[in-house]
Amino acid sequence: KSVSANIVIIGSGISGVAAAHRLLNAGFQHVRILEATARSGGRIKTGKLGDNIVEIGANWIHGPCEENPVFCLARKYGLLDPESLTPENQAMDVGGHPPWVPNYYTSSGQKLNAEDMNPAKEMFAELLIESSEFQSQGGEPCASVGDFIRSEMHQRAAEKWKETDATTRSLRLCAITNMLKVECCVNGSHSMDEVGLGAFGLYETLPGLDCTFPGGYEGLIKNLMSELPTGLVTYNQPVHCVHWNNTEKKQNPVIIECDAGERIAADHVIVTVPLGYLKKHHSALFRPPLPLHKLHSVQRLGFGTNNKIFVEFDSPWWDADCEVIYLLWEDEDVMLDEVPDVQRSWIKKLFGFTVLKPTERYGHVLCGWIAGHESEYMETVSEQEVTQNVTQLIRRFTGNPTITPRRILRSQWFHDPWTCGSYSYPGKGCSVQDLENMMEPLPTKGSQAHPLQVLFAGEATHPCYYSTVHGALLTGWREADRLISHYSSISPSELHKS
Ligand code: 6YU
Repeated sequence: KSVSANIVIIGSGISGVAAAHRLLNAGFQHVRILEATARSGGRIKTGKLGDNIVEIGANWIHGPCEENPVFCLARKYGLLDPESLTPENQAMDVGGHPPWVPNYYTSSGQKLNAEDMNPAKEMFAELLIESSEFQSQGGEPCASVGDFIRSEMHQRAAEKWKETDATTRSLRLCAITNMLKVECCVNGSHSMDEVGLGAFGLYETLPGLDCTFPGGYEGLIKNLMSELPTGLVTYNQPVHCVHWNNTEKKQNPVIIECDAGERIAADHVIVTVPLGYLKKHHSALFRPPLPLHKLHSVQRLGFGTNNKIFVEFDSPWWDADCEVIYLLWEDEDVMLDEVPDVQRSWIKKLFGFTVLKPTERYGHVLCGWIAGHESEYMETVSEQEVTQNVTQLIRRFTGNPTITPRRILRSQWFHDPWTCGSYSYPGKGCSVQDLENMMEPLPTKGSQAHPLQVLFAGEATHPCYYSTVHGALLTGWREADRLISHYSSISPSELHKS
């Protein structure tokens, strides 16, 4: 069955591409994507550091198992290593926190015995689990995850570690401060004080040990695009304004106005722009403006910055089995997860590095992680200054003044005009209602003649897999299905009227 309704998708990230795929497969003939940049993929972006493939955006398939559609597609296209495909790998349930082998270094140049930090790791993991349990119970004791962890931590540390020597106790507290920085990267938030305690548990993990794409995440986009007609996407075509509810017109209730002045008429538009872009540009993007309840949810949900700094070395200075390097500042046993003097000491917010594995594939490459305002500031300084800061940092923490990176590459997601940050998180005061408001199509009521004019997809509109590629993909399918079931419920004679 073919459907002649005009459908425009704004954004050619995974959610936009997934929506187009589903609609075309269901027989919709007039589907097009308008994309602001010159490429498809959005926050899936594979780059190069020398000869190495590196992921500027999304890194892992979180929870690669049968229920994860990204895993299933990647497997279908043959994009994964054999280890990722094993049933053991798929069955491993790590609750979103892979059991990586750590190396700990301190700001006075000591390498710590990792086992000494295990009690801190366990206490923090326990607190994260407790933080995610309020959503089902309600009545959370404080507004943010940061407040909760800080208040509980002090009490528990005093109680549990009262027999521990002062130096180890202090280092464990520094390790907790470091774990808060890690959590800022995981959540894409400036501070855990901005992540709402009530909604923290809305995020759901899937089983499976996180895996990567040996040939790059963009292979997923390339394969999906190869199954779509050429010319489906108009590149370098930023949309400026969506005029909806043009009810006096019999047909095409939506007009999409592009930056270049072009005006495109449509029956339906699927908006997939990132939440960061929406927060900044919603007032220009919609005529009439978004209904207030929807706008408030756009404002309540958080969208912060997480960036990567890839660093390549001639030889490794970390252990052969090491998967993650944590850098503990010895003056940070008071549990702040933000740096007071951003311009002078932004580098303190970098929690450490993950190690790109296997070495035969990547050479000796580390990926540094930095979130929040410090990360946004990092984007503004020269690459040379980033290199200088990273070099000094590593020399100080290893006590080895000769270590010199070969080259570096950093992401700059906050200053990307079409993303304005990295991904979404539930802010303070957020609830499941906000996520439902995010995905609600316009007009919200009335207009029986022209329903489903503006639909919303993209990672920030998934009720439990927000901030991920699989979440984004599922929202594209969800909105396509909304239109498919709408058209399958109206009579065949009406199908070709619009
Ligand atoms: C994942 C991972 N990953 C790292 C970093 C980033 C992200 N994610 P898109 O933005 O792709 O597309 C929109 C398009 O719209 C785009 O092309 C624009 O150019 C275009 N556009 C904008 N304005 C326009 C206009 N006006 N006109 C026309 N076009 C316009 N996800 O699964 N694994 O390892 C990571 C990571 C640095 C930046 C990630 C990861 C997030 C995904 O990349 C992201 O969700 C999707 O790609 C978004 O697709 P989309 O289509 O919605 O938008 C407990 C608890 C904690 C909760 N969180 C835990 C999960 C941890 C999340 N982890 C992320 C980690 C990393 C490292």
